[in-house]
Amino acid sequence: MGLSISSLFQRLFGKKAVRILMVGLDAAGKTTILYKLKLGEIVTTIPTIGFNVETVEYKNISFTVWDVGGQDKIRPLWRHYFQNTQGLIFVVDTNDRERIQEASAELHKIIQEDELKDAVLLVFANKQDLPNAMTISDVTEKLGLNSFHNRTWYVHGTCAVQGSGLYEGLDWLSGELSKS
Ligand code: G3D
Ligand code: MG
Repeated sequence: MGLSISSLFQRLFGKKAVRILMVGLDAAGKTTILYKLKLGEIVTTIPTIGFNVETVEYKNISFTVWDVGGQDKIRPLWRHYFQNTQGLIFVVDTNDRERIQEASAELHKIIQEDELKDAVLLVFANKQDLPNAMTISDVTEKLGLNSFHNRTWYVHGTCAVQGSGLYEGLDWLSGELSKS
């Protein structure tokens, strides 16, 4: 995983700043993904109570990660991190049927942010290793992805603990970002 990441992002090197935002409900698997990618040192900052931001820089590419859900009060603080975001990764726990509607609502809220209007969307349908996991088409439907018009999006199934599927999703993202 760590070895192939540089070749994956090769086509983005030398571009100006590339900012990728990764969000999802807590426990979706975001931190696991970040560690699995082995991009570099992960720095955690806490701009305000209940809002942890993890960042990792890899050459000109930066990843910023936080949990979404039930914090409308601090939502305005997010905007600070939206600037220049070309790629949005939404991580969803496909084993969490109870919170799939909440995940969907959060995705629909964040995607409406003006600063993210040109960002391409990659959905990691995570925890596909679990026996009761929702299928990709199930997740696509429950997240209402087909209602996103004028948005380039793609869903890929992953198992973050094993690292499977991450490369394929990021390869797609990198391909899309290199077009812009
Ligand atoms: P978050 O950063 O989005 O909040 P984490 O989520 O990365 O902290 O992951 C939450 C829990 O889910 C962790 O378990 C982690 O190991 C587990 N997890 C992440 N990805 C997968 C996956 O693909 N499959 C399975 N089965 N579990 C996964 P713990 O027990 O440490 O809380
Ligand atoms: Mg986390």
